[in-house]
Amino acid sequence: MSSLPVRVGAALVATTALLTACTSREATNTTQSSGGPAASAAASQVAGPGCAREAIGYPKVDVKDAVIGFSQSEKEANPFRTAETRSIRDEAARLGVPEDKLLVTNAQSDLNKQISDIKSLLDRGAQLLVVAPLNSDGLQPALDAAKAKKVPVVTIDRKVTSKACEDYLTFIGSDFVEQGRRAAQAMVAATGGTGKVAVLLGSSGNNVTTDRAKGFKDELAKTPGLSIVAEQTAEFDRSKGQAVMEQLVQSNPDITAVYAHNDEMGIGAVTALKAAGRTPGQDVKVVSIDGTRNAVQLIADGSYDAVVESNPRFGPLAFQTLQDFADGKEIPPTVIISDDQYDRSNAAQKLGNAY
Ligand code: GZL
Repeated sequence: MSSLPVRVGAALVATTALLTACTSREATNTTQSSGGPAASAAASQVAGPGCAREAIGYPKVDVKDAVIGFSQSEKEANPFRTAETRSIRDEAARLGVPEDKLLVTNAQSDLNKQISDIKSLLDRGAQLLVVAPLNSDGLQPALDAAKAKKVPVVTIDRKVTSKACEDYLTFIGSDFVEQGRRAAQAMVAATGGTGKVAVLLGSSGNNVTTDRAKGFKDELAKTPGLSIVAEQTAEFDRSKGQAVMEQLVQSNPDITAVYAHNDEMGIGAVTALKAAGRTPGQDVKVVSIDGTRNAVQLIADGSYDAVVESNPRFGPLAFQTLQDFADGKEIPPTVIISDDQYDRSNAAQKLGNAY
């Protein structure tokens, strides 16, 4: 795809249309199946060169008539992934896409498998692609294969370093730096501004880990009473989060707070803290990001402190974007979605929105 000179007006019209279509609850209509609101685009769109189908010579393919491929990145033991795939399937069904025309693959956290997954989706006739990238780099061979067949690719969730409109259509996802900042603000509120923090980092090689780390550190620096005394990756995995926390709490017995880049690692950390005789939610404050039902339940139970949502329900926005592209609208390079937040004040009554 070649980048296009942008007509800001048209781009803004396209953005507004996208926003309107996806911010009203009934337009997304995923509340029945997945329990919570679909991802809705935030008001502040990242403008930039819009991408229009006719100008780049892509064929018009309506979502409801298309063979659609979805490439999932990580195994679905993580509720974030389960909810993300569920949202794609639910929205395809709502739009009347027959089950045999929605092709879904899972790379099981293996980059080479994700590349071959995407190529196999193309070989199986996919005319539209939605991709949840595992890493920020490395997918170019798959993106090139889609470009060669003039198949548009909407990336969701994690951002790739390839070029919007040239290598893929657009990125739809959260502001992960903002999520880190909000997690730090929640940590300050939960701890009263003093304490020693252990950080469980996500997997390396993707912007989510980098940005959540940056946002948290930048915001925490405003509260000198809180210091990070240990940080280690547990790769977004619950059992690894437990194992790493077991080791950290031995080597740093004075830990009074844990920031986990996702709920799964935070939940693992709670298990380890309890086994070490600590009382998470009381003598150790726990904050993480995602919005899974298990973590929000722990907040309601009093053994967790706060969760910043990372909404995985991309189905409506992803398919609306592909249909807008088919209809000739200019698609912005980035669509930032809005994320909710849970703490002791709202966890019990908002549990239904968690996934
Ligand atoms: C965020 C997503 C992250 C989740 C984790 O958009 O990429 O990956 O926060 C998942 O739960 O592993």
